[in-house]
Amino acid sequence: MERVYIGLGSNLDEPNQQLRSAIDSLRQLPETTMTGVSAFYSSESLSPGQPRYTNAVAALETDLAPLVLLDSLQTIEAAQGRERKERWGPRTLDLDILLYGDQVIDIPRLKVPHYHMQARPFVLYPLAELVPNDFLLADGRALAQLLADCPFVGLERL
Ligand code: A4P
Ligand code: MG
Repeated sequence: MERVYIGLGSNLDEPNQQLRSAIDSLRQLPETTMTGVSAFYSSESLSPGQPRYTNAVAALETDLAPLVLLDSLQTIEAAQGRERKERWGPRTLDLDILLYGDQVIDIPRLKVPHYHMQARPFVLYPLAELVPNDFLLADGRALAQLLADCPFVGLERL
């Protein structure tokens, strides 16, 4: 079993409800147990002019291989009406694999640790709820240092 952290985000069609539905779907994945879910956090979109996002992080123990897990996440996104029109467009549901055990993955379909997580308060603060204070990312960076470099600004814990 690998310990995996999934970032959830939504800024369309009742984001809080979208996240609740996604969490239910993650719980039902085969060969997978959900071991924790963070609080929900609201923040402005990084893309100007878009609705606010709700974000959260879920912790899973899974036997699904990374690309099988990615396929499963994209199936859940599609089932919740995700349309990929433009990169960074508004979305009903975005599910990102933040961390997959100790693995560093760098192939076109999958980059883990997730490429932007180190600078995103709406990822780091919910993740910090689920891990010990001395937690290290797979690439050796300390979460505490990333948090220190990424102030809790513009984030509202719901
Ligand atoms: N992909 C590569 N690595 C991964 C990974 N670790 N997890 C590939 C999931 N997918 C990964 O993703 C495009 C492709 O990335 C996938 O097909 C997969 O093979 P996507 O979800 O279709 O595209 P996207 O989400 O529009 O692009 P991207 O770069 O993932 O966007 P981000 O980084 O997710 O940013 N503001 C707030 N407040 N909160 C947010 O959550 N999110 C975004 C989108 C912008 N602003 C935001 C938020
Ligand atoms: Mg994404």
